[in-house]
Amino acid sequence: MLVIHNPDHASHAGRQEMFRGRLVPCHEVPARLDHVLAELQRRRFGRLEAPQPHEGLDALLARIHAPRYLRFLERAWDDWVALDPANAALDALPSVWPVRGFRADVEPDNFAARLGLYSFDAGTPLMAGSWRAARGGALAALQAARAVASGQERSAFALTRPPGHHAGADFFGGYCFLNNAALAAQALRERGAARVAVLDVDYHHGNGTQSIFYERADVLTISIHGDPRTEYPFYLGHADERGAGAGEGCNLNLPLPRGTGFARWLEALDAAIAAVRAFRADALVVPLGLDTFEGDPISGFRLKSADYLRVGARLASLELPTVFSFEGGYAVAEVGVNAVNVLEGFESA
Ligand code: FKS
Ligand code: ZN
Repeated sequence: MLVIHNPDHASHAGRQEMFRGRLVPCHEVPARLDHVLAELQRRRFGRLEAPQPHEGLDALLARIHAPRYLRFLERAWDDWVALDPANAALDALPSVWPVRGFRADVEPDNFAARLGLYSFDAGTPLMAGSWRAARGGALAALQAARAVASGQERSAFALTRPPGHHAGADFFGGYCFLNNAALAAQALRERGAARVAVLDVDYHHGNGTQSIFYERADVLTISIHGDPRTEYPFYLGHADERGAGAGEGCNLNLPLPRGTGFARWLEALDAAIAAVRAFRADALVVPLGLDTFEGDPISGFRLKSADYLRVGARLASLELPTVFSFEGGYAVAEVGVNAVNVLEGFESA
């Protein structure tokens, strides 16, 4: 399998996230990706490539994200340091948000207010290298999609961080800034796939991807995740969210209770696969989170390492050109084995 890895990923390395009234060390660390790379090398699995600059990147970004959000992200670090030179030693974290009834149409001049306007949690620190890392990831997603769309590759893995599936058209959160999976889906659409399915297997609901495509009939979004009544991101991901307007029926949420084991999870995967078939998708994007693992420190499902081989094999049964994007998974020592198990299960099916 072709693996496009983002060499700039480590320029995004958050120090702290807000958790229950305290700043705690970030779960989403560069070592996660390094473990996947090490496991790929150990098993001699996959062909590694670095993303090459591509003139189509900015146009693709503008198809998925709002211009004012992209402008904000690109300049955010400089604006943060301009507030106070001492900020250069700190990560930027939002602490004020416009909830219902506040105005989102007026972009504030105040940086803290802009940070809140474009985010939904205080768990996603932004630092000097965040834009560079996120942009490198978007490029990896584009390159993975191009390789698959051209027929050159049957599948490709965009191995990057920060992750993407919580990022919406104009907001960051849940460790995500640019929605790599949505960018891959859009790139596939523009390169000949009339219908694309996104099947999100991360523990957390893919709220960003859902909202980006909610009113579109050409992209089916599916997410299997911890029930938002108890699990992050809490405010989206319920079973009754089925798409709107032209996109009515083109969103499927499969929430499962905390504690769910592989047998029940696999039933949800089979329902998701049946929906992809019924949609007659021409290509598949899989936001690949490994935080469904039993040893994950922040999640609540109970998949075992060997189960991921079967996950990959089931996904392969769709026989579709497939792009994987790296999302969550915080059992750092095991995330490499679990990720590569999915890819190997996929390839040997
Ligand atoms: C609950 C704290 C929740 C935020 C969890 C973010 C999960 C991110 C992710 C991604 F794939 F995007 F990385 N903190 N105790 O795993 O969905
Ligand atoms: Zn997750």
